[in-house]
Amino acid sequence: MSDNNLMNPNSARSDVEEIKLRTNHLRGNLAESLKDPITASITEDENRLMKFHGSYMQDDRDLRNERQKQKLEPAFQFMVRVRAPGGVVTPDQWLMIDRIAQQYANGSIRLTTRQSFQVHGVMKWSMKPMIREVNEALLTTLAACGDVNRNVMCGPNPHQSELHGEVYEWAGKLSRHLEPQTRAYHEIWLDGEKVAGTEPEDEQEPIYGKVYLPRKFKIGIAVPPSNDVDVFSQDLGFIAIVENGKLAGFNVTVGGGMGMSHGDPKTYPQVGQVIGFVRPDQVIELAEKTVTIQRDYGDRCTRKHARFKYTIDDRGIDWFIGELTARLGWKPEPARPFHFDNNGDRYGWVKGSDGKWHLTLFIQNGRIVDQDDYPLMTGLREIAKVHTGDFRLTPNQNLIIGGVKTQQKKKIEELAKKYGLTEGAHLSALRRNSMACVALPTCGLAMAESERYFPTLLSKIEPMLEEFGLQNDDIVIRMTGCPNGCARPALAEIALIGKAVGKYNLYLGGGFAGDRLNRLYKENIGEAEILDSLKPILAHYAKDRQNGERFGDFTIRAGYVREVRSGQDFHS
Ligand code: SRM
Ligand code: SF4
Repeated sequence: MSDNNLMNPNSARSDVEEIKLRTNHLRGNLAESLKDPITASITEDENRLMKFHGSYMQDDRDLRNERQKQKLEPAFQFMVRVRAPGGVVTPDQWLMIDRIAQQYANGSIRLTTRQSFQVHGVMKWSMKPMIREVNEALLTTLAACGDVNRNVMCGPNPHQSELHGEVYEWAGKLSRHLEPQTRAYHEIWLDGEKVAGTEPEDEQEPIYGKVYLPRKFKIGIAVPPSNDVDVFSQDLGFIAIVENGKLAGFNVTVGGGMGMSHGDPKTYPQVGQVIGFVRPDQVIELAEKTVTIQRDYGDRCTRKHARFKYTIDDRGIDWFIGELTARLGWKPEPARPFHFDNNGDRYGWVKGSDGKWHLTLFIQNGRIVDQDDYPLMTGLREIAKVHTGDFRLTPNQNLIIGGVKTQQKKKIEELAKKYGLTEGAHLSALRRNSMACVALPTCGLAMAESERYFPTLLSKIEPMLEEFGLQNDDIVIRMTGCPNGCARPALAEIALIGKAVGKYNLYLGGGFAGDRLNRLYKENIGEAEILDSLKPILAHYAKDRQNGERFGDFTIRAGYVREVRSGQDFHS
């Protein structure tokens, strides 16, 4: 570990590293700042800390210019992320989220691409009572953001529910094992007792240490044949291997990630590599050691280069396996065969192996809000009041009403019908396979619209699909408002990544099962050019595709883009 940044006090650490170091395990002055009645904001240092507590300070970007003209401070507000491993919550927890969204936030709920909840527009002074309510309902915002392990994803695949149940337990165990141990969260939000400040610091955080990780860290577990969690996008991924009907263990993937910066070829999205197989009882140890390798070797100087994918790409996969084996004292077995069919959701009613029913609803871009002609939020609230099973957030921003007993199915069906909740059967398959990130007006990093614009753009692509007879063909399309990649666009068959207001880069050629990156096809184009670019390719695909050929594969075979085999080849 001679050259690791953590151990080398002379390396120029990024400012965030300094903040983590001086704020005593995520405490800083957050508690005092939250009480300050003078401003709705907190300082930049505290905002950095706030992330570990599951929240970001934002301002309403729709109001920014107007407020500037009026010489007012930005309309500061907070986004709060509530996590649950695998996105599984009880009806009571659903009702709590619904309540806080109305009472403290802007009246809508966002289901995220990592199976968490987000609410936006929370005022500083509401943060404490709100986070208390979240915790009273046995959910948490701790580590929903920040340089730690984030929400552990897990395929909520209802047609394999027995196995899902077992895999889900591992998601929970991983999540608990890698949770920060600091008492700061309890002190600040739940009025827990203050620490005397004398504990040896590493005792407080046995895995993370005093400066936590160099950057966020993400884990997801896929249950083949569904790759709904986009396992190759995760820093650390597990692929469930079933043998003789039983969970034999997991293949392990390392080094995936989606983020990049426009114009900076040193940054790129990457797909994780499969490094071997472990038994279920080895999963936690492997995850912990992997996290500690990133802790010790990840780049603490340049945050853009601090993700685990760069640690691995810079040093090589063999180095990583060697380091992992040394820390474990054993080596993962050779990877076992697996096969993914897709990375999407399966909609509608499905009967699970335990005889219970699961209804997957299409939730456009994960946004739950009441509209005049579509009272989605009310409908789900009414379902939560009578439902005795669970709610499962899918990795594609959709929602499963899970574990419905046969006697209750009719009631749920009636409520879904009454409130117009839909499995999306009347929608194009393209829309059913679409995802868009939040972007404007809340995301401070957005360069272009995403969630608010994507449905309109899809409505303009859909007539082409009808013209070419493709309306029922599953094609994965994703949009983000910037290249950070929150809707995992680099894995989509068609992706639009925001460059400036109204302008996007168009990417083609991702793998239908989330197993191949796409490549830039056109740069900085507006709506008219997006439509003009896609139309001939869709027509060509409808006419010349081979039997069963997926759109992403076709765009490569037909020569629209070259195949990308590794993120290091993404920009070439
Ligand atoms: Fe993300 C930052 C929203 C999943 C990569 N992401 C942000 C912030 C917090 C903006 C910020 O830093 O100021 C966004 C808040 C917007 C808002 O107003 O709500 C934001 N990310 C989201 C969500 C809500 C998108 C969504 O529409 O669902 C997802 C919440 C996940 C969760 O519940 O934990 C979300 N973000 C992702 C994913 C997908 C995933 O994790 O599977 C990625 C790509 C995978 C990866 O991490 O490589 C992702 N978000 C980023 C990045 C780029 C990280 C990088 O490696 O460079 C940033 C920027 C950063 O960290 O500096 C970012
Ligand atoms: Fe914001 Fe960019 Fe993430 Fe979209 S991809 S939510 S614009 S950071």
